[in-house]
Amino acid sequence: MEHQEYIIERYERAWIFFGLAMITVFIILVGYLMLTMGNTNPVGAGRIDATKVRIEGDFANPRVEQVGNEYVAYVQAFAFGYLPAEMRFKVGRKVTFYITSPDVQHSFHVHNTNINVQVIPGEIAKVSYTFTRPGEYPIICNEYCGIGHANMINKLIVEP
Ligand SMILES: [Cu+2]
Repeated sequence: MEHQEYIIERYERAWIFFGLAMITVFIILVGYLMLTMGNTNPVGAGRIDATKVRIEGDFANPRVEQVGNEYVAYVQAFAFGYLPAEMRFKVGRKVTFYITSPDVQHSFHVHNTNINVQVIPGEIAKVSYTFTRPGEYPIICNEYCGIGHANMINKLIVEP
């Protein structure tokens, strides 16, 4: 049997180098953005019994609470809407949303912001945000959740 030589073609080598360079650039970029731009990755804020969401605890009473200079919002994403039906915040103050679902998987995306979290029954999603411009912000469900999914919209209001 003859000795076989494996040669990496010049163009192939260039493409491998290009691929590795892109991965390196991407890792550095994402790392930089996370460290410097206050990346607001949603964090799991604990577990909850989905069958009791509507009956007891903070989510049975969906609301916006003012805590000092900040807000805390307890939000239910359900088939097919959001509670509280109306949320109002003053501009420039930090809002921390706690969101959960009493039924199936939903999402909580606030248009024109980077708030975009998955809402999983049995888990509490937490995300913080400071609205810098007053106005109406649509809330949209990005997770297909059944027949009424396309109409699962609400809005929140940021007052000047
Ligand atoms: Cu939904």
